[in-house]
Amino acid sequence: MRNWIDQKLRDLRLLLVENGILASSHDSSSESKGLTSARDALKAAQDALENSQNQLNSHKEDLSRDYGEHDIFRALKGQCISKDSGEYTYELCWFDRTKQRSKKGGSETGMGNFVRIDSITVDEEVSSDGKGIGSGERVALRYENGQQCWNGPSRSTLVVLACAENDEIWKVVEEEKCIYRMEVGTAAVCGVGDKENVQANNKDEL
Ligand code: MAN
Repeated sequence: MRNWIDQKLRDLRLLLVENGILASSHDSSSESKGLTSARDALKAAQDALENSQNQLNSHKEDLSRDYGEHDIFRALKGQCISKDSGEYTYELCWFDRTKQRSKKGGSETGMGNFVRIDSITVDEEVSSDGKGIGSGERVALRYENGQQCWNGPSRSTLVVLACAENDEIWKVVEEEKCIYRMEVGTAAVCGVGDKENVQANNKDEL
């Protein structure tokens, strides 16, 4: 009888070990299969949570950024356009950086990091090809704290925008040493600043 009970208890222990409920008695440092798989599941869930939290933070950061009225500039984020002018190739990366690189080679020079959207008044003749900022109020993007200028300020760029079918840098000038101005056409500003005209036209119709 006693042997029979002993045998039954041994069988039961084996069954519990096999089903991951009890740790094997052979190795005191090992843990039950159930505990190991629960630990693995916890680790996987923690990794997934951390991943989702990182994604959430980057979406939150993106939403808190200013992409202009009605978010008109959001579509441009992550894109860059460039233009050869004089001895440099200039590049504008929307909401990121402006830079120049000498055509003779060498490293690129940061001309400023995006800080904010602004509004400025301009008054310029537009050439016959229509590629110019014209006159009136224009949306401008300010890029500051670029690479330090030798014996001067850190480089900065004012990017003045005007309505155009294609995104294109029309002109780059270095207004003062290391202070640059880009005139850029983009469809993102078409209709912006025309509000008064639109309202006036509507009034005429009434
Ligand atoms: C580089 C360029 C120029 C700038 C000079 C100033 O050559 O960034 O645009 O005028 O440095 O030293």
